[in-house]
Formats: sequence, C-alpha cells, structure tokens
Amino acid sequence: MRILVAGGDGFCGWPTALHLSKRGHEVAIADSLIRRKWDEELGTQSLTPIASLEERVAAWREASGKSIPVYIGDLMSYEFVEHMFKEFQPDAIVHFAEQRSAPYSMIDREHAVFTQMNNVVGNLNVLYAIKDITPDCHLIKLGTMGEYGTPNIDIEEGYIKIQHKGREDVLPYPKQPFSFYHLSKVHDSHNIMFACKSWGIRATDLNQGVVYGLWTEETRQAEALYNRVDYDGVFGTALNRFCIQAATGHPLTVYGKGGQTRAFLDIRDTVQCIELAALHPAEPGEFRVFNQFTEQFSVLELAERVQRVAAERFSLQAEIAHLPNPRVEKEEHYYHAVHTKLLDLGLQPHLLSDDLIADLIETATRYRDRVDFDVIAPSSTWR
Ligand code: NAD
Ligand code: USQ
Repeated sequence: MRILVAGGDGFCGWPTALHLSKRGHEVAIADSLIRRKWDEELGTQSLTPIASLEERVAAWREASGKSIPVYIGDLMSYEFVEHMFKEFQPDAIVHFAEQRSAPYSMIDREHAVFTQMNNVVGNLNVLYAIKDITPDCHLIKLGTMGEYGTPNIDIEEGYIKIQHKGREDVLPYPKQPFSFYHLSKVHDSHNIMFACKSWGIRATDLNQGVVYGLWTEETRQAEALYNRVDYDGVFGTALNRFCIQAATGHPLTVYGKGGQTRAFLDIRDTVQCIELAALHPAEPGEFRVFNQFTEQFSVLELAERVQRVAAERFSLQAEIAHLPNPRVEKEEHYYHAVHTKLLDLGLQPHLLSDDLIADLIETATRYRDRVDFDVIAPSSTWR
C-alpha cells in the first residue's frame, strides 16, 4: 500500500513509518518539524539524541535499502497538503501530525488557541484533500482515550446503545475530555464523522491510550534511527517519565493521590495497530472507532512498579512524591474501557513487563547527562 505518515518525525510517527516501510509498504513522511521548535521553546530535548529527519531517512535507506520520501510542510497550509496528495496519491494516510500535549494546550490562551487551530485546521485540510484528490484514501486518524474522560460507566469503542423514552439508537459515546488538547481531538472526531457521512470518506479514529516505551525493532538498528523520548513536565508522559526519574535520582512525580487510571500501550503495539487498521480499511462512508490500548493502570500503581524494578534490578531507591495536582481531574474513579476491535484484527499485545521498565531505566542511565532537572516539574496548570 502507499501510506503517507503525517507527523512521521514524531515519537509515534517515526517508528510507524519504519515499521510500515519494513513490511513492504510504499511510505512517505509529512512533517513541519514544529515539534523540534516546541522543544526549543520549552528549553528541553529528547532524552535520546535524535538525528535530523534527513539523516534519519538516509540511515534507513542504508539499513534497509528502502527509500522514504519526505514532505516538509504544515498541514495548516492547503497548498502543501494538496501538492502532497496529488503527487503521492496515498491509499491511506496515518495522521499523527498534531500538537499532542495536554499541558502545552493549557499554558495560556495563545497555546490553547494554537493547539485547536493546528489540530482542527490540519485535519480539515486532510479531509478536503481526500475528498477532492484521492476519495478512496483511508484516513487513519490518531484520536485519544482522553476524549471520553472518566465516566462512571464502561467506555465503549466509539458508540453506545441508548434507550430513551421508549426508543433506542446507537449514538457517539459521550465525550468529557481532560484538556483543550483532548478537546481538539473531539472536534476532529466530529469533523471526520460528518465528512464520512456527507462525502462517503472511509475513516478509522484510533482512540489511543498513553504510549510507553521507546524502542522498536527498527529504531534500535542504528543511532541515526533512534526514536525520541520526552521526560519534561510538558511533553513527557507518565510511565516513561517515572522510569527516567528513577534512573536519574529524581523523585517520581505522582500528581495528587495517583488514583487517576488511564489506558496504556507499548510503542511496539502502536506500530502494529496502525498496520492492522491499514490492512483492514473502513468501508466507504464508514466512521470506525477503535480503542487503541492494551492495559489500564493507575498512575500510583505505575510509580510503585517502577520503584520496585529500580530497586530489584539496579539497587536504586526511587522516592514517590505526591505533588499537588496541576490538572483538574478525578484522582479516584471507576475506569473500565472496552478494547476488543484491534485484538479481533490480530493485535498481539506486548503487555507491560519488568524488562521493559528496566530497559527504559537503562536507556535513561546511559543518557542521564542530557536530563535537565529544571524541566521535570509540571510547569503548566489547569486553574
Ligand atoms: P509528537 O509530538 O512526538 O509528534 C507529532 C509530530 O507531528 C511532530 O513531529 C510534529 O512536528 C508534527 N506536527 C504537528 N503539527 C503539525 C502540522 N500542523 N503540520 C505538520 N506536522 C505537524 O507526538 P506523538 O507522541 O508522536 O503523537 C502522535 C499522535 O498520536 C498525536 O496526534 C497524538 O495526539 C496521538 N497520541 C499520542 C499518544 C502518546 O502517548 N504519545 C497517546 C495517544 C495519542
Ligand atoms: N501524571 C502524573 N505524573 C506525571 C505525569 C502525568 O501523575 O509526571 C498523570 C496525569 O495527571 C494524568 C495521567 O498521569 O492523570 C496521564 O498524564 P500523561 O501526561 O501521561 O498523559 P496525557 O496528558 O493524558 O497525554 C498523553 C499524550 C496525549 C495522548 C494521551 C492519551 O501526551 O497525546 O492523547 O496521553 S490519554 O491519556 O488516553 O488521553
């Protein structure tokens, strides 16, 4: 298949592009490289050294013999999107190219407005390009489990059967997102659903949980292929942050009580899920939703697990700090989310293992000189 990976310079996009290329698909990457600029804005960097996108694809050509053409540009520019679709003629587009940090979207008005413009406008441009240039192209869009929030009932995969005053319908599952970032994903979902209904576009919304890990088979092959991994208080995510904190002697930053329960998956399962969605496309006009995660954990449970592995494998004594929660969220709640559709398509999950945690701690120990303690604390607050 001809697969365009938008956001292919990022944490999920880069390993996905390599995985799809390795599996024999014709892959192209689109990215504005803006994520590298946000690192500069925040005074942070990936824990692992990352090569430029140009060096990355050259290293991949050397390692695999396969070419990945690159389109550098902003999805907010329709001219750019139109040119790329006309030239590459994708069978599928995997759309990762958004501002994905909840704390970044909550810094202030400017960051909230930017996040929603970047994400909603970019996604709308992709929808129009599909309609006008490649109407059969399957949109594989990264959504988030955080679109649903934490309702006191089970979370279904996109839709729920409702009985009301003696009548029944299957309706979109109610959305109670956590941040202006998560809200941008809800707006995207609504726009995609409308486009599928109106124009007959085929789309899969992958409501992904928090991704942990760093390495995939392909990204380990050479230093120029290394993936990025974030540890700072804005872009770093729960489990990865705890491993890097344990390795560097920083207390593990549990926000509030730590009973916040979220859905999680290994980066190796992200790349698998994307290929499964591509190989089994939605029907024309279908707006399909998959919950893309493999396990759920509370934040405190993860911190305790990292603490134990750090002690057992490395004799490191990691302290757990309960910081005042910078976010407005429930710290104790019911959480049970359905996630069977990707398993039905053949997903073979990599469940969280002590080995994975140890591997992350080992990587962080190797690159501890790149860790700046000043950017670890949460710097953006919801209130
Ligand atoms: P990332 O920030 O590492 O990568 C995103 C990439 O998109 C960056 O390289 C950035 O330069 C690019 N980009 C952003 N806006 C763009 C635009 N307007 N035009 C062109 N390129 C643009 O993020 P990630 O962690 O790889 O996340 C990828 C996607 O997966 C996001 O949509 C995110 O919401 C979703 N997601 C991520 C996680 C996670 O835990 N990382 C979990 C669930 C969902
Ligand atoms: N948390 C801590 N300590 C930390 C970091 C986070 O306790 O040091 C808590 C947060 O308060 C929150 C939970 O851990 O309750 C998850 O936070 P996170 O920063 O790991 O993840 P989140 O903000 O939800 O966002 C990440 C990605 C985003 C993706 C989302 C999936 O950045 O792109 O959409 O995970 S989900 O959570 O399912 O919505």
